[in-house]
Amino acid sequence: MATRSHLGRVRVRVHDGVKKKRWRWRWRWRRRWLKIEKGVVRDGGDRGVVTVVMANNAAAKVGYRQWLPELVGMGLGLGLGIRGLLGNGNFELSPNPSDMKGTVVLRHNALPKWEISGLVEYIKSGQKQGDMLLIVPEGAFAVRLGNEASIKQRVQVINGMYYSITFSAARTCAQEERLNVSVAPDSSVLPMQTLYSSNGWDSYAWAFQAEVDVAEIVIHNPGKEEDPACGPLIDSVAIKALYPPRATNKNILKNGDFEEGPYVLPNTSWGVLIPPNIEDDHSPLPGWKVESLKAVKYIDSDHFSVPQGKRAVELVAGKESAIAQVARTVPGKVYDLFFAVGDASNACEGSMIVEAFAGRNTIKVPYESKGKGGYKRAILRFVATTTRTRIMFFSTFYTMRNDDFSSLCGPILDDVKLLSVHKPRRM
Ligand SMILES: [Ca+2]
Ligand SMILES: [Ca+2]
Repeated sequence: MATRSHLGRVRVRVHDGVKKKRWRWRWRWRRRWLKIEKGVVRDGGDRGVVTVVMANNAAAKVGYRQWLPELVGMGLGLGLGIRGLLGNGNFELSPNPSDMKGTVVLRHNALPKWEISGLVEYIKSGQKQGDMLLIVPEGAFAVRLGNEASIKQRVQVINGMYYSITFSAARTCAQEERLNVSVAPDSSVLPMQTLYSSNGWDSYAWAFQAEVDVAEIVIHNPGKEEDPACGPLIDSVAIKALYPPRATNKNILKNGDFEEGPYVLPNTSWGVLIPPNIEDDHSPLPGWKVESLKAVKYIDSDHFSVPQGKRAVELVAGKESAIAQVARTVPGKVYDLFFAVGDASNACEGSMIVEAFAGRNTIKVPYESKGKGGYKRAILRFVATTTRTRIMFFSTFYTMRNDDFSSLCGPILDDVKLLSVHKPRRM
């Protein structure tokens, strides 16, 4: 719980490379003064980014507009930008045997740290269902949500901040399944109809803006299957604070390098799906909107080849998997859209094409993938005709992994930059 006992006087030191400033500071936020233990604020080198180092050596890189709530969060003893599994988010803490009948969890608070309702089963890895062996992605246990069943957990958050939820889910029957994820008043129904990874598990991201100090995270199966054993399996529920980046003079697009995004579960090797049609301001991939029918996949350099930095997106579902952002532009001005196209080193092999759009201008960038990593860069030069230009990318083709013909894959996109050209030369 947030307590005022953590609060002391803040000592903030600002390094601007040459000069050093030091002063005492108190933060006024949400109509109250907050004092924070001594900390150091460093200019991170990038414009608009500071590194905040607190007395306990915890550190965070945050944008100027976001660092205030971040500092307040630290001062309140909430820890730095929460990220990681929820309490018992991997379900490895089991209910008491007396609270179970077979696999069914009997009491609403029998599953440690969670509150459940409806038919929730506690599944052990290797358990059989008909001919199918149930595999669990993290540890030895997961839960299954039957018809209309849900799991719920309260998490302390900072009012006004954005958070993304990541969780893994697997279908257990052939039917299309959906999951309703909500933190009141936001909710979305995420479809799980397409299989992206070979073992049946995929991870999904969803984001919300906190409107209270304690968020109640609910994952609900709205299904009404005839066979109650057909509900989806859930494991590894995690949360991460998001710091929506802003456009800068080095890039008119926000989060063009995709470095800010949902939590990637360290033990999973299949990336995180960013579901389609979520409003931009609630996107788990800040700045970007997935505009098509199907998800795009968020990948990290721990498990995949990434052209730049640690994160990128994989366009996994052909033309049904488009990602877009609307940029502010000046009509008549010349712009260059730079981006990198490659493959994630995930056995996704073949001739690929990424189509980029800037308003009505378009370019097709071919890429021959050997499925072993690599990328090329491309530029789309255009003259803006409106004050808002829609930038969009998709993959022309569907591609399947050459080691697994049931898994969709595709070209990856990274390092997207939009800049106005001051003195355009002929290209
Ligand atoms: Ca688990
Ligand atoms: Ca990147």
